[in-house]
Amino acid sequence: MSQLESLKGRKYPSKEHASRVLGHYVEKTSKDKSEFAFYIAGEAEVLIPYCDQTKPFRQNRYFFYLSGCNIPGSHVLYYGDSDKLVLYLPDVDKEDIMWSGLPTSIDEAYAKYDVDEVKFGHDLELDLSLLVAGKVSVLTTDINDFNKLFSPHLTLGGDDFFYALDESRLIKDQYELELMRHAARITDNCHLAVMSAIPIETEETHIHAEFTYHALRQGSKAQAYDPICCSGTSCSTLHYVKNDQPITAEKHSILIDAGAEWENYASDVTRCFPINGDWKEEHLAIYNIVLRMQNVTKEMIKPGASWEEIHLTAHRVMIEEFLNLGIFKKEYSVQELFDAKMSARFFPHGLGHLLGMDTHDVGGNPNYSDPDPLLQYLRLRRPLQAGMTLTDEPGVYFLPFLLEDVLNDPSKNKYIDRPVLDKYWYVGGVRIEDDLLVTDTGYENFTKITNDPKEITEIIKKGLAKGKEGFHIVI
Ligand SMILES: [Mn+2]
Repeated sequence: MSQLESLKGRKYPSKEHASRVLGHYVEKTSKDKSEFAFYIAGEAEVLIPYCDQTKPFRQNRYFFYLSGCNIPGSHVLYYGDSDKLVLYLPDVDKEDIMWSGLPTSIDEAYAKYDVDEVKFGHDLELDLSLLVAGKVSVLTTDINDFNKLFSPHLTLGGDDFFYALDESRLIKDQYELELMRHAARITDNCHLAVMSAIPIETEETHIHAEFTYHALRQGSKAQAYDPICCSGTSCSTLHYVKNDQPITAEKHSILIDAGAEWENYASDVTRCFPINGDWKEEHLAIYNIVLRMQNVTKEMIKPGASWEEIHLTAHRVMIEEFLNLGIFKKEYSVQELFDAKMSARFFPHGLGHLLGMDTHDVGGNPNYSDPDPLLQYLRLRRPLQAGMTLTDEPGVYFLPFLLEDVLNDPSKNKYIDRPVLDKYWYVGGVRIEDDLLVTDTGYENFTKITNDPKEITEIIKKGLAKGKEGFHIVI
């Protein structure tokens, strides 16, 4: 796939990234920039044991951030003092050309990457040793299989180096945002394709296949994470990736959480729908609760806002609506139910997380040992800033395993009207997830695939009207 029209003539801004990391590092450590350099090894191809195939390649995100280079076996070195960024391409293996074709040349690399110098891997040892001889610490993230050869010259940068890298990655620049918008566009089309192809989706696997087929056709070779394609009560399993069950007549709800990747930048989107397009009363009621949780919380997004507060607001909305439905008994107030943390087992995950090169991106400062069950799994624990990209993904689930304790505990089950609750188990769960950018005044939503239940029905019915013959392959 060619470069995006909006980015034509521009390079991935790795030099700007490197100087941003330098700025954060100097600010954090008060060190003089003449005292250190940054070095990161990219991932290399790794053989599968006892086999001549390689493991799937996924570029090291810190390396990519400082180089924009996806070539396996490359290295990057940044001289803090002179602001010089050097990319080292892997040494040419002549025997491999027959199998893999010509590698990227030095000239091609100069034209493609935003670096000051391009060299080969065999130059690296000397460059590193000269730095060390000049009393410059060459900081790296860790010693691993791809850089251990050079470990005598390297110094672990520790928490301060990770801090500088992660703080830089936290705020996306315009180039990165264009990549993310494109990943989101691809993902929109894939979700639309899944909703439109019900006649040929009689297994969870078919939903998975439909999504990834359309991502690949649009040039996205990797998914940001394993697609979650579930039906019926399996919709209550948050990271369900078996995706192998038949979608039988008694199953009603579908949940698909999947996102394509573009140039190492992720999207992460969830949609839910009734398999035949007709919402059942309980399913629609839960869907509308989750939609309201998302709408209310989206409108709270702006610089300076507390994500924890926004997340807890989603819990309050859920409690209000559970009172309206009668799942929670009406004699209790929203505050009492909130204080009893009664929403925690129905909405057990965080409202959203940072999104970037990683699906759960760096810099969120989560605290998984937080004793508060409402906050334990919240992956973003810092005030919002313009330029952050994140998901807003409320959910409501009916997972027997998770609710067992609550239903057996008299201090908790007194709040629940059991016969009312029992009408909802078949729904499994509903999650609605969009990808957002925090702007100076609020937010921009990258996700355009509809979340309106009526529009979703229309899309599904249109697909159903085509019948199996409306699709190229009938199985
Ligand atoms: Mn997510």
